[in-house]
Amino acid sequence: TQDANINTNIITLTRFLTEEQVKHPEATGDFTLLCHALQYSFKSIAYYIRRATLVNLTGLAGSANTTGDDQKKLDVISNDLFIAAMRSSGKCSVLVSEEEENVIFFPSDGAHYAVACDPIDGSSNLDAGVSVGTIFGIHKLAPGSQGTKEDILKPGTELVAAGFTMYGASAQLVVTMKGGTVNGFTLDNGIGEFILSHPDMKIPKKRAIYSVNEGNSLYWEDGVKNYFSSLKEAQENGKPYSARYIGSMVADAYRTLLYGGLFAYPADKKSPKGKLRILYECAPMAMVFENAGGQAVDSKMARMMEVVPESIHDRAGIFMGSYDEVEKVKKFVK
Ligand code: P6P
Repeated sequence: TQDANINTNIITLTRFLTEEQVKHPEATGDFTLLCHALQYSFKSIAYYIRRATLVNLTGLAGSANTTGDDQKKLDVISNDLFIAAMRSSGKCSVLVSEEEENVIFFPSDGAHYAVACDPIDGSSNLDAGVSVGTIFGIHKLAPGSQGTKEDILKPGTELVAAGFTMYGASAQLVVTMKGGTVNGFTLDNGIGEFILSHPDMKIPKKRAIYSVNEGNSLYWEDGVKNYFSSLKEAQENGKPYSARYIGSMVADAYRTLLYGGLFAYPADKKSPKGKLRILYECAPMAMVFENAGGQAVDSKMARMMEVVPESIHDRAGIFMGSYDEVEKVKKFVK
């Protein structure tokens, strides 16, 4: 007899995507094929990251990307791999990457999607073996569009799907579709399949954990200073909040999603527009957190999903996490 404790209902990402497609009779299969190209990218990047130290893929690649960050070899390899996967899928018409100064257009008819991605977010932590990740957002082209920059310069509310893959002990993919649930998949390295391990993820409504780079507190606005100071006082239970900060957005986001709490990268006097990018960090994460029952707002407490990027590498301040924890921020930051 089947042991009730053993879950034999193994759902691979491939099966999940097919079941999603079947739910929409009007679906052409294009989105599914685009997602297969995405999962191929994640599996390949996971492979390179697992072997990075062994084959000396860590360390600087001797080049810098558009925003001046020193590029590491894995940044370059992952970016090239991601671009190749999107191009060869034939379903991506417009691509924005953190590593590319300009929009990449693939002149392929029948391609109805625009993709924004950060191939290796948090790469400055790579040499230290800290989890890094790929963050992505998918927009649908306007009807009849052959693919323009305007097709990607849209607020998170228009995202068709978004998510991230964290490359840690195993690769964890977290993905959500417009108005849908949040589902977590774990890469089985042995067979190269993402397996549904965290169906319908919901972030705890509150949790006394805050995640921010306190090293920037000198530059914070007063409201932000007062908010974080309030967390260090004894709360109703007599204890202050715990601080957890990894410095890799996908790792801090994944922990916050699972445990609850508040992640923030506030805009400040040093970075008046904030540090994190709207298209491929803030908006995709905001969609995941909202669909998991949490919230995400910018430094003016506006809903992050409604922030319209002015340029493809535009930045924003962000506070995201448990619903009640973001409500607390609003009491201090106007
Ligand atoms: P800081 C990594 O460089 C990154 O883009 C995010 O992954 C991370 O949340 C943030 O910047 C860390 O920035 O200034 O705290 O090192």
